Order: sequence, then structure tokens, then C-alpha cells
Amino acid sequence: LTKYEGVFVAMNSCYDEFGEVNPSAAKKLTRFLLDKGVSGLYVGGSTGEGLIQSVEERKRMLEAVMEEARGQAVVIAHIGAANTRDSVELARHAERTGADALSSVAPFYYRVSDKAVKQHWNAMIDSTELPFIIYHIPSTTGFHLSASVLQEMKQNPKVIGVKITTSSTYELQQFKAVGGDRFVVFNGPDEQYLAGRMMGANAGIGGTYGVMPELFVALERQIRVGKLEEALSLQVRINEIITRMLELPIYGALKELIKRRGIDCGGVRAPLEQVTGEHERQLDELYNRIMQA
Ligand code: SI3
Repeated sequence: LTKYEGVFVAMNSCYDEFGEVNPSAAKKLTRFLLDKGVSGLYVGGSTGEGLIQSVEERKRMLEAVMEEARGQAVVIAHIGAANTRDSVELARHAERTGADALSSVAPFYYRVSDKAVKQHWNAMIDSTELPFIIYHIPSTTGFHLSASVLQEMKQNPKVIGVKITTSSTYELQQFKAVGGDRFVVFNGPDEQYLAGRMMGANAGIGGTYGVMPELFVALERQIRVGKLEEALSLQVRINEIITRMLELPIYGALKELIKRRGIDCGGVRAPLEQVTGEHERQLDELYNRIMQA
């Protein structure tokens, strides 16, 4: 499980001028991130807009990433969907493309029981030989993963980890205790990368890593060599950037910042909000901060 350590970028999807998936831009973005030394990529998650794409579009995006990343970085395919059937189809496809692992949010929109959530995840898990990472993001799914459900899921050796997107590092630490040493915990909120790692996370999956991969790779390096004061000062600088990003429509801002870094991945898909001309000055300032940090 040592391959699931460090910085995993929750990758943005790339679109062309007609809003269609743009494989060549996706490959370019993949190359950019790999060259910066990230450990892996998380494709089709929240930042990746997987939840507002068709099954075919999600497949095209993953295929493009795999063409560029195969054998060079760990790729986790997020296959969560509102219905189990689509997720199973995406799971089988991800296995065929050579992705390293699967991950999924709980089912959303309909409020279902713990039992139904476990059945949903187990259907994906049973459909391939790949390892599986639970994506816990209660703010968007409405499903609160309890330690006991995690414990039950973990009985299946294919369930190798959990990605936790809540601001509680206490919850993170408790999930780590449930999982034990041979279970991977991924920190979700980028603002607490250092805190999450200190409380037991082995790695982080985050969307803002994609526009400033160097900073997160440097942060991870400092943590590994025990330079915690330097790590804290870098996390604080990163957080000044993220705080400003959160004043804008975050996913739209990430796309614009990627453009400033040389890769045109188009805009975001509605209903996500694009940034507009009035945000230009803030984006320039953000870009300068990233390049100077
Ligand atoms: O799947 C994903 O895109 C993620 O990894 C989600 C990630 O935890 C992001 N959270 C959300 C809700 O998108 C963070 O990277 C987040 O954008 C960042 O911490 C800024 O708040």
C-alpha cells in the first residue's frame, strides 16, 4: 500500500470550445502534473466533474489520462454515480483501462439506509479485481459514514482505504484507528493537508493541488523529513491562496488558473459557475501568488 502515499491530484476534466471532453488537453494536463512529481491522480471526482458527466464522457476522460499516465503514476478512478448500474459499468471500464484503484462516494439525492449504501459499494467492489477506496463527503452526499459501517466495509480485503472530506481531523484519526496500519486514509480538505497527515492520513487527494502541485509536493517532502515548522509556514502560505480562491467560484477558478499555467481545459460545466471578466484581477493576483510562493 506504499504506493498510496503523498500527493494525489483530484484532476479537473478538460473540455473543448463546444464543451466536449478534450482528450488532448487531458493528456497535456496529466503530463504537466506528472512532471511536477505528484504521486498520483484521482480522476472523475468532485473537482473532476464526474458527477455531472455522462458515463461515456467519464470513460473518455479516464482513457485519456491512462494513455499518458500508465506505468508512471497511480491512477484512482472515481466511479461514484447516483445509480449502482452506472457505477458498475464505470468500474469494469476502469479495470480495462489499467487504473490502479476504484473510489466512490455514497449514493446521493435519495436518502437510503446504511444497508443500501453498503450494497451500492459492494456491487462495484464485486465487479472487478481492483482495490476500492471509500470517498466520504457528507456535505454533498448527505450520507454520514459511521465507524461501524467503515469497520464492516473494511472486512473485505479489497477495501484498502477511505478519503475523508470533512474538516474534522478527529474523525480522520478515528477512521485511521478503525482501518489500522494497513489501511490508507486520504486527507480531503487541502487547507488541512499538514494537519491531516499529522493525525494519520497517509496521503491527500485535492483539487487545488492541480494548480499549485509544486507547493504540495514540497509540503509533503518537508513532512517526510520532519521539517514541521517549515511545513507549517508553507501550509499557511498555501491557505492564503486557497482562502482567496474560495472567494471565487472555486471549480471555475481552478480551470482559469490551469489555463494560466499553460493548459486550456475549457470552462466548467453548468450548473457549476464560470469565473467572469470581473474576476480577472483576482485571478492574476492568485496566479502571481502561486508562482511566487
Ligand atoms: O474529488 C475531489 O475533487 C476532491 O478531492 C475533493 C476535495 O476534497 C476538494 N473538496 C471539494 C468539496 O471539492 C478540495 O480539494 C477543496 O476544493 C479544497 O480543499 C478547497 O476547499
